[in-house]
Amino acid sequence: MLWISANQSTNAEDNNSGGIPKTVIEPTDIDFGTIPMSGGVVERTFTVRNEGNGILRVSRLVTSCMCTTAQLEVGTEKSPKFGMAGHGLSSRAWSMDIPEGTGGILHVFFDPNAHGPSGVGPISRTISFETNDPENENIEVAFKGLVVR
Ligand SMILES: [Cu+2]
Repeated sequence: MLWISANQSTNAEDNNSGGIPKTVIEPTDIDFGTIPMSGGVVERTFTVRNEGNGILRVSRLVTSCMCTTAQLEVGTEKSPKFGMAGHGLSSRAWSMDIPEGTGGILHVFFDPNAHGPSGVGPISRTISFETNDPENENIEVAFKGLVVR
């Protein structure tokens, strides 16, 4: 009986006591502007807020290309820097929680040198992740820019 009781309380916690998270992302796309190829990695940030009343669980953070990595920061915790699926660290076993009424920062890093001289010109990339927000299970944000020599 004790075991059952403990198990039930764990399940209640996983279900956020019935609360539902609500994801609010700002912005949803960013123009990086002109990016010098020799200028090193550039970083921009998106905010991910949870305006619902249940814990927001973020998982499966991936980018669309090997030149781009993404890292979620919540409070004092930072995720690894995840990249394109199949490149570098996999986020398959990873998740991070954003408590209700709080937010996190999604750091995005773009390496304008990653593709060499063939990478010069306009670029657009996406960063995507999954959530337990029933209205927003698959989220995608984007950025663009112009890589110059
Ligand atoms: Cu790339």
